[in-house]
Amino acid sequence: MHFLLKNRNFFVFILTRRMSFKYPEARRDESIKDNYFGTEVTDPYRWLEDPDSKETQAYVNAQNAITGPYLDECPYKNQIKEKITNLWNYPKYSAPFRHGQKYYQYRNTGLQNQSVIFVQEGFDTEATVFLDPNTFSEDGTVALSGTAFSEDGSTFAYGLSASGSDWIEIKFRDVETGKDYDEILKKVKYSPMTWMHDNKGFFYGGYLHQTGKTDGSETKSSENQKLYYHRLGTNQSDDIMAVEFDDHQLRMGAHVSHCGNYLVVTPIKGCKNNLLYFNKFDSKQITGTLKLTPVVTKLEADYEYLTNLDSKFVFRTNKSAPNYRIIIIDFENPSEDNWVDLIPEHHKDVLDWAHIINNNMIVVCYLRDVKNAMSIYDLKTGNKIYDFKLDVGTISAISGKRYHKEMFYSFCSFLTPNIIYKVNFDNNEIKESLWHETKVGDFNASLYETQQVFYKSKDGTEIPMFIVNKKGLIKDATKPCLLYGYGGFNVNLTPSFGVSRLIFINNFDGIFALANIRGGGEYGDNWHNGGRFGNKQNCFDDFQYAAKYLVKEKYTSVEKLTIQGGSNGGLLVAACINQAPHLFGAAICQVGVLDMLRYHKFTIGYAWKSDYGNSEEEDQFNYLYKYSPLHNIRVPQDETQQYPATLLLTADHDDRVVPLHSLKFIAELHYRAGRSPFQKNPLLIRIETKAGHGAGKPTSKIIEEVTDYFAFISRALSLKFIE
Ligand code: X98
Repeated sequence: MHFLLKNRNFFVFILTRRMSFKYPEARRDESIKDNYFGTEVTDPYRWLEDPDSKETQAYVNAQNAITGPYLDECPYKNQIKEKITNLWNYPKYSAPFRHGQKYYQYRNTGLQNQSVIFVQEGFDTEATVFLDPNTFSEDGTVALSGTAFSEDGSTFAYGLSASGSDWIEIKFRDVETGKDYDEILKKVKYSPMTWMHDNKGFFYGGYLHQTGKTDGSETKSSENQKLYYHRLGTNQSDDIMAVEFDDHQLRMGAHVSHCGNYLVVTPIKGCKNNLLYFNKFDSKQITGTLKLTPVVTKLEADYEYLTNLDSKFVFRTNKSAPNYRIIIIDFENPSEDNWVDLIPEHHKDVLDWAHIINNNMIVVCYLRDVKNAMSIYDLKTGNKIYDFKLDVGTISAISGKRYHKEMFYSFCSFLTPNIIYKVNFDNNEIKESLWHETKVGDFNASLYETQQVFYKSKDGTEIPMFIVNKKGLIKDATKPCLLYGYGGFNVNLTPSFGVSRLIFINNFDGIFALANIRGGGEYGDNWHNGGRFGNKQNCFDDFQYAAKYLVKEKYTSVEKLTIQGGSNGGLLVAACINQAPHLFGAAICQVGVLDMLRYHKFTIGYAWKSDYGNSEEEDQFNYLYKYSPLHNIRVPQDETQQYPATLLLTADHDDRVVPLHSLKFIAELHYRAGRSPFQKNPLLIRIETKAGHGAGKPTSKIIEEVTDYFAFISRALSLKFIE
């Protein structure tokens, strides 16, 4: 029986690997043209920008109707799903956090769609359920998104998002009774949540005047956010508009200061560089629009509020410090020449984040060659007090308030699931203890190894890359490899634990590689700037050179190499398969930004101009048009030029990167490459329903998705699944 099954699998592979596909036809309307500075650009699938038209919906259904069966016919699909489900099924605990006199913790028994918040009075008492998001929907598609306890811990404000959308509705729960208040704040997204210290009022960012659909399936540009003030126990219609700006693309950052006497407002237009204003409350009541005092009025650096000592405000900033520093701005005299360095910029390490604890201490986490290093400094003097001894990895969470004498932090790495440590500050002595170590089924970390290599990119820049594999690897170019990247928005990809990669390593005898390409923040602003605007091509070169390195060093071969990326990483993957299809066997392109000439028109797309630039400016149009995935799809002229086996993934409620990017791209890819006799590899798209960009996705949908893209890779590259 076993033998027969194996043979059947083999036969299916022979049939399917070289199969030509009949893809759904998409109507091509060549009459839709734009003129960019004298260059005419046709946009034949503009009609796919309407998510509600019958024609778009029919196209989506037709695509899913060919992708579903392809994935279902992968001979290993059930085994893959079973393995992932089993390995995922381990209890997960967050670092505990305290509000008022109570401790809270997120827990997941293993496969629960959403993690549950537990509460306990102290660690000697039994924890009980405080809030279980799984009760909000049958299928787990309603998720928590944004939470804030009032200062005294008596009320819990929580945002709920449905079907993966960025839109949230905010509710309020009385902590003692466990009952929700009647009011629900609607039309909220990209919102700060910060309480007045009277515990009765709350600031949030809303689009209360937005008309039309606001369920996350719409594409309308998200502009005109205002900061509102809500009084607990009243209707949203009575909320006070506290802050608005003439520039309707500014989104509100806002913090009630630690002392409770100020509102610190940090508006942002793009995804980098914010302004800085404050209001000193002249009474405990907010009755109307707040008068703001400007501190920073040019969008040229990041300012992140950390804490304050009376009028002396502490910020993490990259102003004149590409690796970031901590400064003090006196709001009584806020001009820049009066700013003081508390922790100056390090010449090499990036000051990644900082957290205030034990009244006068700052925990500072640095990024040193893509690994975290954490220390404690004195808030008053800026002197270092303590170094944590960390393995190679990432501090994934930290909890504890300024006036607490204890904190918790979580550490993880490629082979280390969350470890939680407790730190005590009694008598100003720092004592660390292991609080909780996560156990993952029969996973045995000692069977695997991680290394960091540095390879040269096209222009000679050294790029770091992590490589994870089973111990005893023989580099004979036979192993499948999954290469992952992002490369944008100052985002760092640091070591983290992921069940799906381990399945790839263990059950496909594979290698996982994570390339820290330019555009990220791994080496501060310089690294980010090296991969944005006109330098974006560096990201694609870095990724292609990662692939070349892995093949040259015989970790893998082109035929067994898959590239994967999501969001800005989806753009990366799509640009790379256009530019160098011969370097990859397969490509997984998740929720990608693929139409670089029109991305800024939809939802929050305008905010990404700070990385990509904008096709409405001539110089920027010129570089965007050169790499925009939708506009650079090639017709293979021989078999070596065919596209790798490609799977695009998107979802109907992705209102971050709207699905039209993936739909227009697949239509054009099918039109250009899909009809070529040389294109034998499959070019497919999977369009998920009741799902969004990724945050809050229920465990069941994550497992389905991972199963599907592994099924795709295994079928397309003829990889064997080893039990
Ligand atoms: C964004 O677009 C982030 C968007 N965003 C915000 C703010 N809050 C958010 C809360 C939830 C979800 C998204 C939010 O900007 C915000 C509000 C006020 C002040 C400051 C921030 N990002 C980019 C993204 O998603 C990269 C990282 C964050 N992209 C998708 C870039 C290209 C593809």
